[in-house]
Amino acid sequence: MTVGTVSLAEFLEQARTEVDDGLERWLPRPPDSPQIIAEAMRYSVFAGGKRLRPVLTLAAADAVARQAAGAQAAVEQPFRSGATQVSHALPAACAIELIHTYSLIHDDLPAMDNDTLRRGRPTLHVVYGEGIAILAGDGLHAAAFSLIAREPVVADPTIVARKLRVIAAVAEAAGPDGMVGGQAIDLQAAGQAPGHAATLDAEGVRAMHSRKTGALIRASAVSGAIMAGAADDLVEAIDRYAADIGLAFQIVDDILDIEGDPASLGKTAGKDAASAKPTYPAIFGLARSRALAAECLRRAHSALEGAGITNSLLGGIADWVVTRKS
Ligand code: GRG
Repeated sequence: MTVGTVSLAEFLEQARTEVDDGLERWLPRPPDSPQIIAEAMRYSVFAGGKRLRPVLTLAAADAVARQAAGAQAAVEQPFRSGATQVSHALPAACAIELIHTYSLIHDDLPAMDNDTLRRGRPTLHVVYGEGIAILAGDGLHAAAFSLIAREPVVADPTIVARKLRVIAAVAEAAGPDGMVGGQAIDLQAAGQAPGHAATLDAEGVRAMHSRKTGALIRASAVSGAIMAGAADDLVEAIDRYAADIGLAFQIVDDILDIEGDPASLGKTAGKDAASAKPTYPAIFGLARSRALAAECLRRAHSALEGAGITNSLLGGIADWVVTRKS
């Protein structure tokens, strides 16, 4: 697909470059932070993630900018100077990638999922030890909020108010109501919370994933929309779109854990089944899981259409999440 003069592939490439440059620029470094913690954070941040969440943030900002410009593809090249709505969303995009990376570092720890392979490389605690891995996660978490509060450096009260809204949305998504809460339920379901085991039915699995992975994916898109100045009804439509993307992402992740090639997955495959985790394929079977992901995709597209977002990169990103080809 092409939006204005930009194809989805070009957008993904440009967005990832912008995000990597932003992360490079804004990650804590010596002498402000000790060498070891700066190095450990970078090891995981630059380990080759897909950058799905920051890409969503930037694509949502771009969609809002295009709509505000009267759907005339006035923002032909989202990352050229002048597309301020998109550049204002970049710090939030990078901050969310820092939070995502922290969650993966902590998830891989022996006390949680106990994994030794992530993004095709040894996990952080394998290389630096558990203590430094915990601290690197903590450091990324704090650095993320410091980044949104600080950047973009503008005195305009409208932008400052948007930053505050984004901080609230991201904190809610990352915290006990969102990702941390979902991970806690996951630990209970996996029998890793002594005396507090829980058995999840289909609705319980959906609710766990909506917190654990869905909330941050929603916050990613919502943050881009807010930073680009979207009206509340547009933010809500983008939120509905992202909720379905998040669910589809999780269902596909569960399917890939069974069918995926370990080399391209970059993580240990077959772990869900080995640890008897409640997953979509375990509950619904593979065929129904694929159908459920397709339903999510349809709903995501119709949320966009309902909001009049007909020519945006968000539609292509939805398809990408389900097909996971790049
Ligand atoms: C430790 C508080 C805390 C939370 C951890 C997100 C999470 C909660 C755990 C990750 C477990 C997991 C593998 C979930 C499946 C979906 C998922 C988040 C996959 C990894 O995200 P990708 O595919 O990873 O976007 P990359 O490496 O591309 O960034």
